[in-house]
Amino acid sequence: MKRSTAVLAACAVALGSAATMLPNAVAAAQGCKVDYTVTSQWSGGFQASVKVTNLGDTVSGWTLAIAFPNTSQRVTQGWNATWTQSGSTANATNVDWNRTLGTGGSTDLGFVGSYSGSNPTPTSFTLNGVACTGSTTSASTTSTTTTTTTTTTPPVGRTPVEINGQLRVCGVNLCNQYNRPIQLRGMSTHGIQWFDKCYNNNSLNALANDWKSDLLRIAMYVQEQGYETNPSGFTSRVNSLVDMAEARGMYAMIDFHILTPGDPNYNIDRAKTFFASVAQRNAAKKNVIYEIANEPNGVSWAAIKSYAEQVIPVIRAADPDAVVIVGTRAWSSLGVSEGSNETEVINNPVNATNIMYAFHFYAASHKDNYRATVSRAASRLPLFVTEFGTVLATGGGTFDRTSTIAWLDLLDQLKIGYANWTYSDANESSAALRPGTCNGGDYSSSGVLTESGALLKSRISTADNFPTS
Ligand code: IDC
Repeated sequence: MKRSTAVLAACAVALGSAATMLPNAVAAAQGCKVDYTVTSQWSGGFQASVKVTNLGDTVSGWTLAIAFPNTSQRVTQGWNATWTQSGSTANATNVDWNRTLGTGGSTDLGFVGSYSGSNPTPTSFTLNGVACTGSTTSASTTSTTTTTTTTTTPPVGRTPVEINGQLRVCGVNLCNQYNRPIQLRGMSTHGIQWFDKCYNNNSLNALANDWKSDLLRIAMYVQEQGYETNPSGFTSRVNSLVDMAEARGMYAMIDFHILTPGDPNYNIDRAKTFFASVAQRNAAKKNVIYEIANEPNGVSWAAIKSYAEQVIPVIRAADPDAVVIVGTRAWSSLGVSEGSNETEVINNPVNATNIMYAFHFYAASHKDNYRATVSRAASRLPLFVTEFGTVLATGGGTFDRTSTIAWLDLLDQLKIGYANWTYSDANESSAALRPGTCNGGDYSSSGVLTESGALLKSRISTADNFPTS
């Protein structure tokens, strides 16, 4: 990606206006800085990230005004602030959780905008009416509407697993063997009871080599003709997919795909049997991550936590060092889809180490308030987006490019790993491959991709730049 950077002319207003001060009042120091980056741009639209840093005394309640050079530029959707626009000025007003900015404190905002003609960068930024000095703007010149993107090839022979090795949770991040935070980007299978034929040498070669996927999530449904109908058959199929991912240097996330019923405790005996077996069989491997409950729903966090605290020790007994991911309340929305939020987990975490919490979203259904939840929670909880869709929560409906890009930019910025639903040719808009693809041997040409698949491939195949020391 080619970036050009221009430093805006600084026109400082570092102190409040003397005319508005009472005779003996001491002026509050004011000042701010804005880092403005156009992260992607396509015909008629663009997305920008906006980092606001307060260089003055603490402010409690703020509005950032962004002056565009012309009125054709409009904010169509923003996050982490309340966005409005008047003429050529966009205004972002704090939301509750970022109301207070201490000295040196910063907050990250972003928006998707439209434009016609050219898309020049803003001419000024002001915070509560004071010009932000030292601000920088940078623009990406890469179009995101193209389905092929130039990618940097990682060093030859160095796969994600070779570079990163055994993973562990460090603070709120997933860290590699050098204890450095990394983001894994990859794809989820569809239910392997239905789409088994999509996972073969050709399709996994394409995923590893063309998509440069770091990760294969293996979605093993428990109900709906899944594991409960043939435990040994599904266990061995999961193991064979772990091996196929390992042979290609990809991480394998073993997803115990509970969905209906939503209480994971309904399946707890099956979970213990299954995880005891796969953890023992795969203990020596470095590429395995365990996801113990896809989407609990209609059940309290206390019940999920109790399930996790019984299943995790079973895994640890066989495979002590692997990362385990715990599903969260309300279809792994950290509770949001049932009217709760992340505080129930922060206040009552699972009693185990080396674990992360799952967050799922479907971009056409879950937008600003879900993104705000992730932005907030990411500094308190290790999160992994083990499943997300570019469409409605049904798995179908409109492909929402704008919301998906907003999500992926946020996850990239927060270094949160993700797996997209689905690497399959299901006849639904969430699928990456066109219907019928899995009947043939070609998984590589651009003609096999759906709109969703083309976007995901272009995002996942960019260079990882994993730290190597
Ligand atoms: C959906 C599939 C669909 C299938 C259905 C059956 O896309 O083909 O008929 O499951 O249960 C989830 C679930 C995931 C859903 C997906 C889309 O984890 O199993 O897959 N979704 O509805 N959570 C939110 C959305």
